Amino acid sequence: MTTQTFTMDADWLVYHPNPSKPQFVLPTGSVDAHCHVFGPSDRFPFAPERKYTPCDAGKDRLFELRDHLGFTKNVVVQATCHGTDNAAMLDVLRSAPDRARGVAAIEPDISRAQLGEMHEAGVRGVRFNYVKRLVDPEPDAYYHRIVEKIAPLGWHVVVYFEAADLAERWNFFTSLDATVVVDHMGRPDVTQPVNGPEFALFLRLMREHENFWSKVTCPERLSVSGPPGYDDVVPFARTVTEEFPDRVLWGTDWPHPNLKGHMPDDGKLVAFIPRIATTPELQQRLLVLNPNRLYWKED
Ligand code: 0GY
Repeated sequence: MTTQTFTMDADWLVYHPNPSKPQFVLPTGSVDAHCHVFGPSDRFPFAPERKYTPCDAGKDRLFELRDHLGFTKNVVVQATCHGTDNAAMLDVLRSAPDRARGVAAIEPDISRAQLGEMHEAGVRGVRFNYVKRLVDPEPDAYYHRIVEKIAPLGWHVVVYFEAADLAERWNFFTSLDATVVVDHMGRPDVTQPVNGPEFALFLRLMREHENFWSKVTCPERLSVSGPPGYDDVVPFARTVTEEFPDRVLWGTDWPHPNLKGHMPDDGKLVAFIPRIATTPELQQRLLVLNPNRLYWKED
């Protein structure tokens, strides 16, 4: 790694230096639909308002990982350490035309011209983040203004929240007249039963609102039992994948911000996929058809 312009947090865990080759061979055309870049910070400084300072993790490493794991394309989600300055993410998209799409973090007063440039580069969605250790959430009116702004472009909304906050956000989320993608299944507490009341609320959201999708991602983040199998996450991710096969996405979450216990081997994370999408048909939808429908629909 090159010298960093910013000093990463003392307890920061750096991404795995040499992930294994996955035992599971990804279907042709698979998309890593949730990953990030951090900097490199000499070129793309981190935002002053950030709540964590990561290691540098730039596009070259991301593209190497894509090829090593066997993915064809990436969806790069703006990380909160870059605030609403989307330059690093846009640079990835412009460096891999047709093979990368993006999800931006924007402010309501962004100009139509700026939005048009982002669309041209490959942005297809915005992210609203409600996880308080990452951002200070804004009032609903702020996000409604953004939704109005992006409507003409046909973009979708990605929401990231803690399971305990879903009830409070319910009315706002269900008022959105757009496709809404929930990060990491709404972060269930996997020590609770999969058929218990907390996860039931999330399943109800998906059942009653067909505009909602879910990323069945982040076993390494949600698991309490931990690696190598992340066994406690399997029932949650498998339930969602089997009940909503046309509205699920999968991604690595590389470079895995804010993990504290361990850093996963990305090759082993890919091995998790056939445990939640257990047939070739489900795998094809999760990894190829669904992300292409959402992010490359004009192709
Ligand atoms: C994730 C999760 C996290 C961080 C971010 O944008 C971010 O900073 O998304 C987290 O710390 O839970 O999806 O990558």
